Amino acid sequence: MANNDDDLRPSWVPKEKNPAFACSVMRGIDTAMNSITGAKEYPPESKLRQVPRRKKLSVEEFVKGVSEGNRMILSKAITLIESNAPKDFDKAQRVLQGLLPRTGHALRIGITGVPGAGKSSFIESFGTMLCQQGYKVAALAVDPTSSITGGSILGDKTRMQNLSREPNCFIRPSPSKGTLGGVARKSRETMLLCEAAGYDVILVETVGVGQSETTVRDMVDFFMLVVLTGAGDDLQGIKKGIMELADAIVVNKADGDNLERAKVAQGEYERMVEFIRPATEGWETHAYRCSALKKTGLLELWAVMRQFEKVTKKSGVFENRRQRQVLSWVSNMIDEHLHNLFYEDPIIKSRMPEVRAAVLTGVISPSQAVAELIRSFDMDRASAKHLEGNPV
Ligand SMILES: Nc1nc2c(ncn2[C@@H]2O[C@H](COP(=O)(O)OP(=O)(O)OP(=O)(O)O)[C@@H](O)[C@H]2O)c(=O)[nH]1
Ligand SMILES: [Mg+2]
Repeated sequence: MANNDDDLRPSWVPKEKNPAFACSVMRGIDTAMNSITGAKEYPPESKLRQVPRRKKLSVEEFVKGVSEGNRMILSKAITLIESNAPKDFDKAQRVLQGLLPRTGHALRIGITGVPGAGKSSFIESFGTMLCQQGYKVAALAVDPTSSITGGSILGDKTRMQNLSREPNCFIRPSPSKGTLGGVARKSRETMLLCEAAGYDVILVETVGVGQSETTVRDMVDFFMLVVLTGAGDDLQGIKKGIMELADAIVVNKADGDNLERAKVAQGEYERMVEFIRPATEGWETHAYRCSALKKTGLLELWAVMRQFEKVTKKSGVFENRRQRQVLSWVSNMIDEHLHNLFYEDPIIKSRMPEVRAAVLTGVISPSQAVAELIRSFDMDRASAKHLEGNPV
């Protein structure tokens, strides 16, 4: 070997070790290509593949793992549901199909409110309390804006530190890609997976903007609106419509200096709900107060929710609502599918700018424009079908 080393030594490197030289030449590693001789000294193929490949779970493995409450497999199943790849959609649906008989047993609670009202803090304290009572709690979020801001996911992970440490808890941030319709589908299916995994209470946080409240109202049993003090001033931008969706209005941050103001606000909301149509037949919406920070008022709210469940299950309203929700889920998905089919159609895509311009310049009326586009769409579908049936 000594000879060999000598051969490889550049002529300007002294033979003996010499402190005047700041660097010395090292032998190359045996497994790489020898840059001087050009010899390829790769390790054998078998050794290159030693990094374990991530095993893909089968539908049966997913179903079994989720049913057994395996949190890692549950997470993977949710990732599958959230995937936008068409090949994953089919597999995800088969997993869901296998788990469907195990779903439906949890109490589904939606939580809405203006940004900063304390929804995540409430879920953290309330969820931790329930876990400590022995319930299995899943905390999910429906936030179609998170794909734009990306902020609330990070925020929630840090705000829910206690809850995330509970072994009985499962936290999943909002699926971050897609339209509200897409996010809603994924969230509903995630909720079903959590139920199949044995979670007793599902807490769903939604941002108090746009259509997301109605979407979440449509997937939960009990819907709670978190508000802050100062109700009388400007209603904090809360629309009357949202109050009409709520089964409870909760004034949060009823602590410290704010406690007295919270009591006043509670009274004001209590008077307001008298004039509002109740969200659930046979249930009176009331105003409550709590402090997510000091963990007060949480037990009382849990009692309200249990009472709600008892009353509505007895009257059949609970089951009726769930049935309506499933049916409206089906029609929402049909709507979304047709919408995509239409707007993604190549003919529609190419004709749209010219038709829009024609409407704007008054050449054709909006109704004519619609009729025209639908006719093009129909013809395009028909010719596609014709080609499918008669391949050339
Ligand atoms: N004093 C007090 N502060 C609270 C309470 N609950 C939440 N906060 C604070 O209010 C701020 C907002 O709380 P979050 O729980 O993030 O509110 P959120 O409604 O989830 O906010 P978004 O997700 O951004 O819409 C945080 O700084 C909390 O520490 C409470 O009961 N008392
Ligand atoms: Mg939040």
